[in-house]
Amino acid sequence: MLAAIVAFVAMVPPQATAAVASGPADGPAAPESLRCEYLVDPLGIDQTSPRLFWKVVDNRRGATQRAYEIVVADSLELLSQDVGNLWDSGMVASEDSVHVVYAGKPLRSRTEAFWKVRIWDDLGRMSPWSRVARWSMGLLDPADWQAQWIEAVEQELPEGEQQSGARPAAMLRRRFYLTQARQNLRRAVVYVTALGLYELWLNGQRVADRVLAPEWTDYRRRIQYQTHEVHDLLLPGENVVGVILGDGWYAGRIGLAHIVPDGKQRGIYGPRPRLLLQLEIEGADGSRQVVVTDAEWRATADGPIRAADLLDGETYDARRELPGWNRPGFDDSSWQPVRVVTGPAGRLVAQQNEPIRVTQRLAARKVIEPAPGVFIFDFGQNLAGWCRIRLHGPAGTTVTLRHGEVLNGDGTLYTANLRSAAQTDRYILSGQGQEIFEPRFTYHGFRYGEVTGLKYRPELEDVEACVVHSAARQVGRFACSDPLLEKLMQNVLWTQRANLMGVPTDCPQRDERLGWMGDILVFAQTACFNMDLAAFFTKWLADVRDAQTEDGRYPDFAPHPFDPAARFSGAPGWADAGVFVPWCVYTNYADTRLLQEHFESARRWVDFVHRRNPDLLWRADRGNDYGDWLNGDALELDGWPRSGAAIPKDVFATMFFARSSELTARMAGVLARPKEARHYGRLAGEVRAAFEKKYVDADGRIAGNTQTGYALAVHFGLLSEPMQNKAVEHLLSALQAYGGRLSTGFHGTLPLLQALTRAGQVELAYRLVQSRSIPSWGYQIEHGATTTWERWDGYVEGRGFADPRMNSFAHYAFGSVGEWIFRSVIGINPDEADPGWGHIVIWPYPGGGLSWAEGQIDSIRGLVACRWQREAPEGPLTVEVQIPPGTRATVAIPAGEQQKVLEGDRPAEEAEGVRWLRRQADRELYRVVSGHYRFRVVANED
Ligand code: RAM
Repeated sequence: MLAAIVAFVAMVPPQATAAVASGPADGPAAPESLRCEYLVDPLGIDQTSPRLFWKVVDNRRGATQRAYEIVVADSLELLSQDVGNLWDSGMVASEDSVHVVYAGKPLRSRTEAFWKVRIWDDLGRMSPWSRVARWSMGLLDPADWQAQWIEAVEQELPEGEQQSGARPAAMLRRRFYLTQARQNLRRAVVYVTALGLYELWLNGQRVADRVLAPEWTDYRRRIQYQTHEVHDLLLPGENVVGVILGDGWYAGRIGLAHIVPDGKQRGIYGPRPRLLLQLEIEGADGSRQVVVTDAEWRATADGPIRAADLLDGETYDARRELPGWNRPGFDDSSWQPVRVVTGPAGRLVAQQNEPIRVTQRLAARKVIEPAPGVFIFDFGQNLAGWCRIRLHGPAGTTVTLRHGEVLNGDGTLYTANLRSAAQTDRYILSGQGQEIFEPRFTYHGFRYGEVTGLKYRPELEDVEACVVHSAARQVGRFACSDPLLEKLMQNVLWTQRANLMGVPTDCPQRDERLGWMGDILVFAQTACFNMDLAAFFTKWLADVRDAQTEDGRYPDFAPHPFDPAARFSGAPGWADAGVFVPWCVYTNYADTRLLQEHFESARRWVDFVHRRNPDLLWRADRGNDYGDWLNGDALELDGWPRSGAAIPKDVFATMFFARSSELTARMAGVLARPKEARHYGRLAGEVRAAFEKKYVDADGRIAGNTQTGYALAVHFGLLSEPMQNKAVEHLLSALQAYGGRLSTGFHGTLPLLQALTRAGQVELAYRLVQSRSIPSWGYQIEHGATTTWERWDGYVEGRGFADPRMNSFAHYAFGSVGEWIFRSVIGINPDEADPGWGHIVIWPYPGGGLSWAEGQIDSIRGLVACRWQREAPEGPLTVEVQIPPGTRATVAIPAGEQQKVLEGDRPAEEAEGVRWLRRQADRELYRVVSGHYRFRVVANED
């Protein structure tokens, strides 16, 4: 037991542990984790009423902030004297520590803001000031941009190279002289973006560690720029800004372009990359020097990157490196002048989410040589990113790196499922001793990296895998006594990482990699349990709105480069993500501003469906209509039925119509728009009634009689009470019909687990989640999965891989099981009625043969954790919970009539901070205030 508690505490991050161990002696600790617009010390934001966040650290039961004071100054000096020349909120009586809106002087372009906060607790004690945090404003007015868009003048390429999409990455440089003494500098800030991808250098140093900037948006509507402080990189005298431009999403290939009729294969947004950059140097004396993209820049396409494409890979000829190109003193007389071009239509906006970065580097576990000279490095983990390779050899030798998720039976690399994405990097050696290569304008989905062309046998350490994704913070942790479940959660998390590239993508490997809406609809909550995605989703929901059609249809994926009015829009369960995902974000982060921004868009979607389907059954205008994608009918297994699993598509669609109407009504409720709340609430009720009338028979059988049909109906709450119970009965028989196995696809799987759990069938849910027979997650794991597969039968023993035309091994849709694990195994649930973890429902389901399970989420309000332990199936149960300051929880402890519940050593209802609420569904329900609790369920006579 002791070991278990130690383990529990070990899961708590250091800052919280300190609070547990010591507790503030004579006052609350200083607030921590200060953030602005969800980010730590963001630069160049364009939100003029930014929201501030902090965390109260206090483990006392009932610890609550009662007041705060925020001071914001435009210089550190003023702030250190407690002078808030931008804003001094004064002491504000409030429990809010999230979404506190800045209310000081108007924020202008370039304003620097330094801030700190202190709080008063429930005992009236004042904390010390927090550490100083900061943000800065970007360029708020288009007129602030003096820079002009520039591009390198196109150079003739041999026909063949053009055909293969090969385009050398242009290198651009601009020399300037610092007009003032270095010691007189106050600040130097660069605002930069590209159409395409940019890598920025100043005087030979990389500026920032982000990659694949400025990331993907619909550049015709929104172009993200980034802001970097470069003061330390400036030199006296001559300085040089250097930029390498890659094609990226703007000018390179994009998934599915090849199936769009008459579509372009490359250059979907524009033919060649462009750059926009503005470097502003300020002296302490107020002097200003501005260096911008203009006709003075020079460019060459004769550098080492001979071709780079996100899908196909990068070709790097080290013989063509131009040493010193990004430093002063380089002779660029052979470079050409650039072309100044008129700007594109898209608005410039500050990037508001975490950048894409290399977040980890994985060592190879082993190298195999399936054929002479073919070396395959196994990183033991499927991931998205690229390889970094150390190598040597004669000049001109081409070394080829191919990437794949799995191997063929003979140990060779399997690449058929990549379709037309080559995922191949080529490095041509300079021959100068040891060389290191890492591509920058591509990424690959892979576990294995195959190296050919070396004249020697490489060492294991010669290649490492760089893990690349939007660097949102991981907030969720999970552990339990069943290694299969632990592995499953690891696989889910890795699949999430592999598919966060500024956009939540379906897959990272084949020629697709799109922000498919249905996939994230089912996965969003799992994703928010694993990572803090508030900023990420805020960005992506703008992509979703950008891709909404005039008539209100949401796209099937966002960004949508292929004209959503003509194709790939409006599919039930996909387009609906435009309603489901913002609601999920609201539930987790209490972001009413996002709802405010999004509401009109959401209602336009529901109005579209309604307008086209006035009889309230969604039968018309369902776009591509994927239904419960990859359900049991898609399985190719001996003896497995080829029909009967797929829910009829009109039934499926009508369910989503009802649910989206319902969620839109709830949004209206939150936004205090009673008229709309009533309208969409009524509509939801009418769709439900129409649904029941048309698709549910007197016996509660739902048309199609599928697992997914019952699961969704129960989970969405579409049925009247008597029908609900019958639906559960039918769901059980529908499982029986499949020998107790799942026949659900993307949309039915999680709802099925949730419906079973709610209906008192949690052991059955556990059985499905822990199963090792196909179709199951356990089957994938037993067959080597390190990420979740697109298809239940992605690989089948004896049969082999599924059809390579659609068989990704890193799709997160079925990873939505992670939500069930957090909600039901651990029992951690945010409450949408008091969002942002204001009220937490702790409702664990010990079961599945587990002796213990624990999990935590570092929520925006602080750490939420739960751990339960039971030595024997009927033995005493312990449940430990951690509730962050200023929040409250309902804790539901399973206890039989013959048992009693203790907290610490006292009857739970008498414990400090605990109030008994009621008995419900074989549980004792308690309301607790913040703090750490240890409940024990023992026999009455103990
Ligand atoms: C596939 C995608 C995605 C799915 C759509 C319908 O091609 O990979 O997962 O949402 O089709």
